[in-house]
Amino acid sequence: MSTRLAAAALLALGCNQILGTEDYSVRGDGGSDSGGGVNGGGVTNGGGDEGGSGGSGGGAMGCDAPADQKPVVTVEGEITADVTLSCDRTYKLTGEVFVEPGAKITVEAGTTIFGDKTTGAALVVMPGAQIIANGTADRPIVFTSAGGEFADPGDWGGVVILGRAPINQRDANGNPTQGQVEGILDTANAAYGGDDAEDSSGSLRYVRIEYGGKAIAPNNELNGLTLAGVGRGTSIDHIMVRQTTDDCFEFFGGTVDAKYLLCQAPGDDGIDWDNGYGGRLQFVVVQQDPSFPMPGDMNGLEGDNDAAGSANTPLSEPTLYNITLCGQNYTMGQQYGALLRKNTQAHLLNAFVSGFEAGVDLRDAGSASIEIRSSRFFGNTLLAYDEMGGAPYNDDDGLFDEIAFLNDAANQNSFDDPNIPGCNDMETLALAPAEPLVDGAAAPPDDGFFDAEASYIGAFRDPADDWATGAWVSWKLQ
Ligand SMILES: [Ca+2]
Ligand SMILES: [Ca+2]
Ligand SMILES: [Ca+2]
Ligand SMILES: [Ca+2]
Repeated sequence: MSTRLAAAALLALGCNQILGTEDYSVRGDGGSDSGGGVNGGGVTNGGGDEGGSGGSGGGAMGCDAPADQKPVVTVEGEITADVTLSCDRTYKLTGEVFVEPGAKITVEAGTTIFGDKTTGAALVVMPGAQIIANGTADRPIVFTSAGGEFADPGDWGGVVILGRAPINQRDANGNPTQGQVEGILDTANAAYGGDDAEDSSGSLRYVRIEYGGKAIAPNNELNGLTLAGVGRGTSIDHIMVRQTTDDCFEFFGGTVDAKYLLCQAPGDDGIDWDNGYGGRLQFVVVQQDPSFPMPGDMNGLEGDNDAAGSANTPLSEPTLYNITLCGQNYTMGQQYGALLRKNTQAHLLNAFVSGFEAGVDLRDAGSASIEIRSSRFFGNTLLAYDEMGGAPYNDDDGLFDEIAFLNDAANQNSFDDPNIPGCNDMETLALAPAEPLVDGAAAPPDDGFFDAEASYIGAFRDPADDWATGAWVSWKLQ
C-alpha cells in the first residue's frame, strides 16, 4: 500500500538543471518505507551520461539533438511522485507504467518516448493523476516504437488516460460503477470513471503517438490514445495517432473535448466512443490506408452507448464538427464512414465522408434522433445500405431509412465532388478543398470550445489552412 502513495519527493530532470551523475538513479516512488528500493518503479538512468548537460546545460547535445543521440532513461513501474521527463533525454517505457493518483508526469516539449516491445509498454495515467505533455508544433512530444525503420503497429501499447468523469456503467444492482478499461494486463489499475464532469487529467498538446495498440488477447487491445472517463477540465489538442493496430482515439465515457486530431492508418476505427461519451470534437482527420485492405469493422467513426445497447445514462452523445473521413476506397463489406449503433446519440456536422463502402449506417434503437447534417458524402460505394428492401441489407434499426434521412433537404447534406485531392495519399497531407465547402455548412456553436468561424465542411477550410503542419505531423508512411 505505502509504495503506491504519492510521495512528497519531487523528481525534476529539467533541461536547464544541472544534473550530477548520481542523480539519474533517483526513482519516482520516494516511498518513505522503501528507502529507494525498486518496488515502486519510476525513472532510472539507463546507463551512460555522455552528452548530459553536465554543468554547462548546453553544447551540441541537449533538447535539439536527434533522439537517438540522447541518453536513454528507463521508465517503469508505478510513478507515485511528480516527475518531469526532460527533452535532453529520451525515455524508454518498459512494461505498463502507471502514474498513480496524486502524482503528475510532466513531459517537456521536444521529448521522445519509446515504448518497449518485449515488455508490452504502455503509459497509463490513473484517475486522480495528471499528465502535462505540452509540445509545440515544431518541438512535439513523440511516443513511438523503439523499432526504428522496422517499427510496426502494435509494437507497444499506447497512451491511456483514466479519469473521474461520468460514465454509464452499472453494477449488478443497476447502480453507477467504475469501468475497467480494456487492453491493460494489470486490471487492478484499470478502473475509470466517477462523478466529476469537470475533472482534469492534465493537458496533451502537439503530441504524436505511433505504432501503438498491442493486443493482450483477441478484442482486448490498447489504442493509440485511450481516454476513459476523462473530464472536460483536460486539454487535448493537436494530437496525431498513426499506424496503430486498434483505434486511433477511443473514448470510454467522460466529457473531455478535443480538437485538431489526426488519425492515419488505423487498424480499426478512427474515432471510437462507448460507455457514455459526451464531449465535443472539432477538426478531426481520419485517413485509412488503402494499401492494406481490411474487410469488416474498420470505420471512420464508431459509436455505441454501451456494449448492450442499453439506455443507461449518461447516453453517449458527442458533438462533432469539421470532420474529414477518408476510407480505403474498396467495396469490401461493412466499412462505414460512421457506424452509430447500440443506442448512441450523436451530432455530426460539417463532415466530409469519402471512400467507404457505405457512408453511414445507423443501427439499433435510438437511431431516429441522431443528427447528421451539413455534411458532404462523395466517393463512397453506397451512401447507405438500402435496408428497406430486404436482403442482403436487412433492416437493423426499426425501419429507419438512412438514405431518405441523409437526402432530406432539411439536413442540407451534399453529394458532389469537393475536389479534395489527398484522400488516399499516404505520402502528403492534402485534404483541403481548393475552395471552402460552404454550401450547406453549419456555424459551430459559439460556446467557448468550438471555433465558431468554421462554417465549412471538413477539417480544413482551404489549402492555406495550415493547422496540420510542423514537426508534430508525420504523414509519410514507412
Ligand atoms: Ca474499435
Ligand atoms: Ca470497429
Ligand atoms: Ca442501419
Ligand atoms: Ca435503416
